[in-house]
Amino acid sequence: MLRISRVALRPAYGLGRRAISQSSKAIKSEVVFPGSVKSSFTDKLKFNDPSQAEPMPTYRLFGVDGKQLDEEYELPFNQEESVKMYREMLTISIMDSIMYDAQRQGRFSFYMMSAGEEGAAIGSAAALRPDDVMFAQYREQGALLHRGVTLKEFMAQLYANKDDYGKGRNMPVHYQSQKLNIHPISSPLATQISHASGAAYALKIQGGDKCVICYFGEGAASEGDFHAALNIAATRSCPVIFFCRNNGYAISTPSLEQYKGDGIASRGVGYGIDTIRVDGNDLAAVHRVTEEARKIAVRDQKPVLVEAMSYRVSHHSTSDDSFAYRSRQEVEDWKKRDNPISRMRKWMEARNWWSEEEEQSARKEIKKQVLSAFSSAEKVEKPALKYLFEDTYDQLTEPLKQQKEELKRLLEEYPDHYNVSEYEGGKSSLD
Ligand SMILES: Cc1ncc(C[n+]2csc(CCOP(=O)(O)OP(=O)(O)O)c2C)c(N)n1
Ligand SMILES: [Mg+2]
Repeated sequence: MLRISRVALRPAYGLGRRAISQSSKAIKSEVVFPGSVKSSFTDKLKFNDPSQAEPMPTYRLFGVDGKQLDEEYELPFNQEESVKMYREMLTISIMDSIMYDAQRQGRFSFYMMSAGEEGAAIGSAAALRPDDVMFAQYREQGALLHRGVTLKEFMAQLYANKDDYGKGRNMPVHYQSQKLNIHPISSPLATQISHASGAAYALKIQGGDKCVICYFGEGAASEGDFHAALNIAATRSCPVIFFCRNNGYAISTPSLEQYKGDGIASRGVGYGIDTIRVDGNDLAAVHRVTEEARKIAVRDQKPVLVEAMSYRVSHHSTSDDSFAYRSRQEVEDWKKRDNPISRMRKWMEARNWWSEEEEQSARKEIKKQVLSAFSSAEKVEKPALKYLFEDTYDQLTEPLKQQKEELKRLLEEYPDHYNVSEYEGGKSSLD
């Protein structure tokens, strides 16, 4: 068989259309299809069978028993930094359990827990710089906490009080922080992924050394937006870290019913994106992987995909009872077997960086802080009623003006049906 190196025939990838058409002036003995990247010709008819391909391995630094696997490797963080991240995991886990119970008591409308995924969120956020731009899905409160969102800010959003940056217009858990470069969370799945590619393209045009991180679940990766976002980021070479949390479920749909291929990681490779799979229960491994991903994104100005494997220990949300579609035993087994908090605690204790006494006093102190933030937020007034109508248009449109007048009329006509005193400025904010 005649073997012709396509490298010799084709101009270097990236030279563009002009270079290709120039080379076509000279008649070559072999064709190079414009859409083929590196394919050579073969006379063997063979379909690629993905089930025969080697699955992408899952990188980890620490085993379930807390033992460091590569003993040569030196952790990039000291005792103080480790304790800080560990305490952040405890804070999220305690906040989640208190807010879950508070929602069940009817004190606010909705909550989402992140039990089992604290390590992936905090380990990744800790590897970034404060001015890297963050897009989250809704289960990454750990990343937000690490970036600097305070308990007061979490609570203001959950209670939709007047301190909420979204002015009480969104459902709980839709956090945002302009000052911390965190875009508002939005419920329609995967919309943040294409926004993230766009933001990364803007950063690229501006120049500089920032990147974007975009969190999403493996279920969100079934949306068309995921594919469009990865493809545009790859073809436009945008500095974005796509961080997929593969927690085994999209509400009641198990991951293995969402795809037939090698998880979400294989799709990154398909789009020509540098990709790695990591053990999401291993905070140190997630940190290392994200640090490397950041280097690639910023230095080479291109996207990276990280698939962090974990298990969603909690129900999907306060509107879900997951025991309708998975056994209690499955969840109990996961809780006992491994989770990011117990794994990190083991390796910290092995270094004498943490003890049972410190654990007890940290948990007590954090619980007090969360309860205090939560009861203060409950007492703060709600945002002014006028915000119902503002901020979509620069000036109120005629229909909006009419709706505002109508609301005022209803409040005056039925004062017993509406407790306007809990809103900043009461009825008068509509004047
Ligand atoms: C476009 C769209 N379709 C469906 C939903 C309903 N929905 C909310 S969360 C969710 C599951 C998402 O799963 P995954 O992305 O894996 O994230 P996880 O909840 O596991 O963290 C679904 C289907 C939605 N919010 N938006
Ligand atoms: Mg999921």
